[in-house]
Amino acid sequence: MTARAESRTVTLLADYRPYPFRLTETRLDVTLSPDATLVRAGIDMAAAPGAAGADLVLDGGKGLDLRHVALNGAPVDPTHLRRDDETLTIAGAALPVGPFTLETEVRIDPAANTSCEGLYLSGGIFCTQCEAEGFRHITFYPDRPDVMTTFRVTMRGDLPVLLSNGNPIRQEPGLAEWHDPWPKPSYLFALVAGDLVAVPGRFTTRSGREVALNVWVRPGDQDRAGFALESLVKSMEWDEQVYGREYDLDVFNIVAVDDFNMGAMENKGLNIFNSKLVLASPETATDTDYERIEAVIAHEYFHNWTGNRITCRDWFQLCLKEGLTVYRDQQFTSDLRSAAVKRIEDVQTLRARQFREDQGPLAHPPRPDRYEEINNFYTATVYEKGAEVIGMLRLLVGDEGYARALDLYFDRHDGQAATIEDWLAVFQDATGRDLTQFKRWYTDAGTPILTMQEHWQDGTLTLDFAQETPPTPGQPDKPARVITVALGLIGPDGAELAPARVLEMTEARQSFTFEGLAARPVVSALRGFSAPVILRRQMDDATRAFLLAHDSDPFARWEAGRELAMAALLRAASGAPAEDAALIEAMGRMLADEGADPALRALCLHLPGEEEVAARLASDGITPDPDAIHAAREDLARRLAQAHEVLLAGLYERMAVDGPYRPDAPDAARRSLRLAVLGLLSRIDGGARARALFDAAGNMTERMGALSILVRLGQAGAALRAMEAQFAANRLVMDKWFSVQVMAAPPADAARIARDLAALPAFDWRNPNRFRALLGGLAANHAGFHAADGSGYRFYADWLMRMDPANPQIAARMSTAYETWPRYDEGRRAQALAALKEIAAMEGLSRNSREMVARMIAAGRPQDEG
Ligand code: B3K
Ligand code: ZN
Repeated sequence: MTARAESRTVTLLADYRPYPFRLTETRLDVTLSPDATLVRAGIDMAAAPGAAGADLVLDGGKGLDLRHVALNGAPVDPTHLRRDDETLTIAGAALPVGPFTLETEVRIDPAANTSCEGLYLSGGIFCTQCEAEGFRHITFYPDRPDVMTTFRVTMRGDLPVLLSNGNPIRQEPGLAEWHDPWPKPSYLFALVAGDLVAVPGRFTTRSGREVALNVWVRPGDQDRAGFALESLVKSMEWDEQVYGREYDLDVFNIVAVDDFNMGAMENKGLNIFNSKLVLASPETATDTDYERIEAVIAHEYFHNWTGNRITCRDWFQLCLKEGLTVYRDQQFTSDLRSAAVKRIEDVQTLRARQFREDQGPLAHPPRPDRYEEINNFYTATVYEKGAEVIGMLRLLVGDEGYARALDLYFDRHDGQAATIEDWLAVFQDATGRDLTQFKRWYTDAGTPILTMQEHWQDGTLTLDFAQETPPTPGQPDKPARVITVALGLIGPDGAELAPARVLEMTEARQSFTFEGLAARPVVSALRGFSAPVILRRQMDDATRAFLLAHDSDPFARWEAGRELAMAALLRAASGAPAEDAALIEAMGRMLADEGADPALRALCLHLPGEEEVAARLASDGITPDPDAIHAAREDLARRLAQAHEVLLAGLYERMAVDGPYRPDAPDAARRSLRLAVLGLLSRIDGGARARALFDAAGNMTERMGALSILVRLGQAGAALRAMEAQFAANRLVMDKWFSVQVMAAPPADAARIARDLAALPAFDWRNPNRFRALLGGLAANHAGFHAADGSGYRFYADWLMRMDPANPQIAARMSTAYETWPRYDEGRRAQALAALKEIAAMEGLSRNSREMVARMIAAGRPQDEG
């Protein structure tokens, strides 16, 4: 067993204790050099009341070459110092009485740091990533979110641009000084230095503060940063208008770097972004890229209040800032674009990622109570389910109640490190509502299954609901939760029979009656996806088609169409005779419905994905066969195309967008419908339209749409060569080039294609985006990753093991591709388990990957354990 494995510890929420010292100011003096950066830290602090005499324990591991430690200017006697793999301890006996200053000096090696955590180099640019626990790789510090101080940072180095948090105090060649007046925890610290150019802007806050905005990019990338800057301005305006939140510094800097583990990071006043979420031009970015850039710029900006001004007491409270900030960025996108489309997209993501997580071995509550490696908990559950829970809260207390609660939250907790209890308390105090039962959404894992049965008699409709949440790891029993069920009743003529309302279910079984109805209504349940549950109800195709045609709630319309398609796919995947008449007819109406938003029509045309079908089968107790699902879906798409060839061909022509490219919602909607139509037509036109579109398209949206179809048809050779010749020097486009070839490949070829691509010199695997493009492309090819011969599993495992020593966060996160392994047949289970066990047995495996694979292996049924 390695030293790392021995030092692995479980952190428990129940063990939380306040830090025994109070810190007031942190001064950093950083002399930058690629392989020998010097970090001098001065921290003003004092023992907390009642903690006099306590040892001073600072986080910081072996990568810190400690040169000097002093207290109030006097070097500390080495006998008072103790180091282990993760901490430095100064004996309480050596500490001065009253306030004191601790000074340390360490040397670190950013050039050798491949983990994209702490201080590292990306394409020659110095940058940092400190959340969650990266600051301890820069200097010794109480690296926990409830320890907050102001920061003064001096940067030295012969580099054109030197940036840190807060306001600039002094800038001269080779030196910069920054001061951040807002106390913050270490995870929000950042510095960036190197050859960068700014795309500048300005913003005047509503109280008159002039803010200088800059989007910093590498020289040559300026012409692709304009959209990010516009998105920032929109975000700043929106947060003032909707939440009354103003920006609080003189500058706001955004920097784009090429090597980044996630999307972006909300460091105070200095957001650092993955370049793919900043850089966009019509020739290089798709409509989806533009929409994500706008949303992530907003998300990081919104963190300035929900995350930075009010932060988390400990990392168990992560969803306090992430769930709320996701909720806010979702609202922002709905306000700027189409609320209906945004809601459907968000539900799709939630189901694809969070429901999947909740139903497998990695299930955990939005607020977990234990972890080994906190970076493994930046999950769909913490983020997306965290946001859904807030949506339910809002339904319960109403829009005004929500606004009052949020005002109280900002008033009461500004400058603090808060908890989920604090959050719920502001809702209780602002609205008088008891949220004791509601809190289970935060503490209990798993997706509730809500069953609805209808009874109709003499003008009275009774709805019987039952809720049940299957067991999740460590939580066998699940008490009933509050479930908000938004409901409408639709008459036979399509008119709403009663005002829409929200039922509040609080018991395991509960009935609601509706009296005095003239005719039996069709029930539209869970409108707007009012709770993150799985709704089970008996419904025939005719009723689904009725809802698709008449429901006034756009989400419910889409959902009805989805269910219609899902029913057809489930029948086909289980070998039952095709029975698509209702689906084909409903699709025909959708194609002809010129009054509907093209984006909604596009969403309705997309058949449920193969992974989604597999999940549905598994939750019905049927072992999914990936190859049969793939074949069934291909077949259904072809039948739809044959049935509607004329309508589709006409729509394809009509949806062409004229004029210069604009990434706005109306144009993007037309392109999305056009591409959905093209996807169907390609099943019967031999790929002719896709080839023509690839050659003619002036924007990346249509080019990628066409290319993905050509890859599926095995006709992409020339297109791929053309794209490579044109964009070899553009990393972001080449990421797409790698990804599409694997993701859209015929499943039987996916692992082989991935292997061939991985052998190319351009497969710079240490770059997280490139690695994700290829490996994530394979994981997204459902039948390819889960190939019966195990080729997908093995190829994937080999690369995780290669990545783990270089970048444990990426390896651990990507390992979730295996999380669904228990649902498949015995042969696949054995292959997947063998791959997981091989990873688990790897010498020196990181704590990150160790925790993930152990949790996934633990899901094995007894007969799988060998
Ligand atoms: N707060 C960061 C995520 C940090 C992830 C650390 N492994 C980005 C965000 O959610 O805005
Ligand atoms: Zn966030």
